[in-house]
Amino acid sequence: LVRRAVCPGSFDPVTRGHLDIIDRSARLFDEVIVAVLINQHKQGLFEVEERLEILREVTKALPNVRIESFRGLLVDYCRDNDAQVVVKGIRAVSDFDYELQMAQMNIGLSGVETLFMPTNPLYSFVASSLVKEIAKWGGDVSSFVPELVERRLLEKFRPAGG
Ligand code: COD
Repeated sequence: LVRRAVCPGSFDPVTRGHLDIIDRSARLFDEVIVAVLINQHKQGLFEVEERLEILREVTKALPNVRIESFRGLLVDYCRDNDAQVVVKGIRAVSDFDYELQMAQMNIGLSGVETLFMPTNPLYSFVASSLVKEIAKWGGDVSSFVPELVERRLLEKFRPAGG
């Protein structure tokens, strides 16, 4: 039996917190699929294609990790890809309420298990949304995101003609 886990998210953009969870999951499972949700109702800063490209680049040293996108229900995606487990990083108790609700919904819907992995305390306050806001106003995000993401953020927010 191949033990296959899914790390789902928006990854708009991927942070060092996400990467820590992906890296640790890759040590626990035979295969890890990082699944980027395509959400028609939520326009991201980065196009899904660009998020996938960045994720592929920053995980290229992990041979058992693959990067894909999905739409619809996570449980359906797990079933279609023979994944038994979803891995979620928990940053603080504030993450727990909603994550618990989704995990219980998902096991009720299909039997897919969710594993909660405590976030590395170095990154427990890191969120894609905050990173985008800091970068937008010219703040330093280098300790929160991989170098490639920092560069892409600088490009996005560079003043036109500058
Ligand atoms: N450190 C560690 N882990 C982190 C950090 C950090 N600093 N930041 C985020 N994470 C982890 C969390 O586990 C988080 O859940 C995951 O990474 C992804 O984070 P984001 O912000 O990129 O993604 P979200 O929260 O927008 O993703 C939500 C999902 C796409 C996972 C969720 O909405 C989903 O499963 N949707 C599919 C539709 C569905 O099935 N809905 C019914 C659910 S019951």
